[in-house]
Amino acid sequence: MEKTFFIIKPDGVRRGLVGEVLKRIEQRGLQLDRLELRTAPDESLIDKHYEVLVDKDFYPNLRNYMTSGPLVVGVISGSEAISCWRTMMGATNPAQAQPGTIRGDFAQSPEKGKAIENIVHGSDSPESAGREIALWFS
Ligand code: RTP
Repeated sequence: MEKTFFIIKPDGVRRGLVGEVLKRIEQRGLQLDRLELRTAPDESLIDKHYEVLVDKDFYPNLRNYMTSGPLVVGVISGSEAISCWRTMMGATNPAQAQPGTIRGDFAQSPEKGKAIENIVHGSDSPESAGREIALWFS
């Protein structure tokens, strides 16, 4: 069994997609190990979460987006849970996300200069999953 960390980002909560996302996780047979609704996170937590992106041009927009409202954080486990969940999320840019994925079914690409709001996050490796679970559930 592999564990991964996920976020339903502020746009997902704001748009009433929490139930839809959790339904897909359960339907797929992944196990929900932890689940919490959190108030809008501090900038410092988002800086640590996205530490590899803080120097990117788009980072200020990303930080504003991720601190813009409540979010849901959780841990899921299952066989190849990391790649399974990332496949369910779809491509980072919603315009390239396949229909049937969460981003492909519910997100739109932003106007130029705006943050890519794409509803969900998932760890991209076992190392990231371990780091992110420790960061958000310490
Ligand atoms: P995530 O970390 O949220 O699961 O998304 P990801 O792996 O698909 O994408 P990543 O490259 O790690 O980027 C993290 C989040 O930053 C925003 N982003 N904006 N060019 C841009 O404006 C841009 N690129 C990335 C997205 O919200 C992305 O999910």
